[in-house]
Amino acid sequence: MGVSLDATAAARSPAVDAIDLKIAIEREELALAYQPIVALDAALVTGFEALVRWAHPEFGPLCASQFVPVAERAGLLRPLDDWVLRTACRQLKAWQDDVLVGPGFKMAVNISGSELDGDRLVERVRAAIAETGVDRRGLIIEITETASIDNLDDAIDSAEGLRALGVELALDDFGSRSTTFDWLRCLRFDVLKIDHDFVRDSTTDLGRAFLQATIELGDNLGMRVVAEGIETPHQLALLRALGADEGQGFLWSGAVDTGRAERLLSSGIWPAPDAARCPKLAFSR
Ligand SMILES: [Ca+2]
Repeated sequence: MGVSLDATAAARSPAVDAIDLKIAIEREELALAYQPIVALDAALVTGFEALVRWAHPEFGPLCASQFVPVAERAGLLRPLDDWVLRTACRQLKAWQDDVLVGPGFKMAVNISGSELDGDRLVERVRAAIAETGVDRRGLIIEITETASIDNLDDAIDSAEGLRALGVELALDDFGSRSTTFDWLRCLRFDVLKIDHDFVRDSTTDLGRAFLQATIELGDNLGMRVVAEGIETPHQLALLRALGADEGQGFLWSGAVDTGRAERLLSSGIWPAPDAARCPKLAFSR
């Protein structure tokens, strides 16, 4: 689930109770926050990544990395994923209906990689699309490479099934493990999301070389390359120069709640943190 910007919070995870989480999912006490994804050449917001949050009555606001491990151990990943998927689809549909976003605007939803070789993922995504009526061209399913896939043949079937539905597939957190070249060879991903550690390590010659090689790899495989965790104008300039397509990170914004996301979509202007060095962002229609 959307852990890429939640790493520091994960270090201070409270002792979340699985039963509380089950009740929170059933009572829909969770919420989604939305982090902009930006086209680097045009400074245009092309979509949001939906990140799940839990306003815990005792511990306060929790991000995904603080309770997803509990969900995993308690067998709650599937209901959690389904809630996130349906809620993100419903929100995107509302924004599509209000013409706040056009058909090219994307909503990226994190699905546990362990579900990719399950037998129901395609049906669950199809059901969410049918239930909400969302324009499926706006949907991206992100699969993190830190998850394990037990049966690659089943995962290939799921990936092809998702693509046949008309949704895009992203390989998330690329570079955080070393086992995914097989996935790249066998599964057809539309989007490659480079892990924030690669961006952070770009201050050294070796780090830049890895970043460049990864961007070229995605490019040569025909994927859109998205860099995670962009925090400085220098990182932005480097990623632009190396040919990354899109990025996300605190340089522009962390995840924002629904109300703020809507106000920004309505205004059509994104306030850049450093207007002198980082151009204002307009929202893609
Ligand atoms: Ca993600």
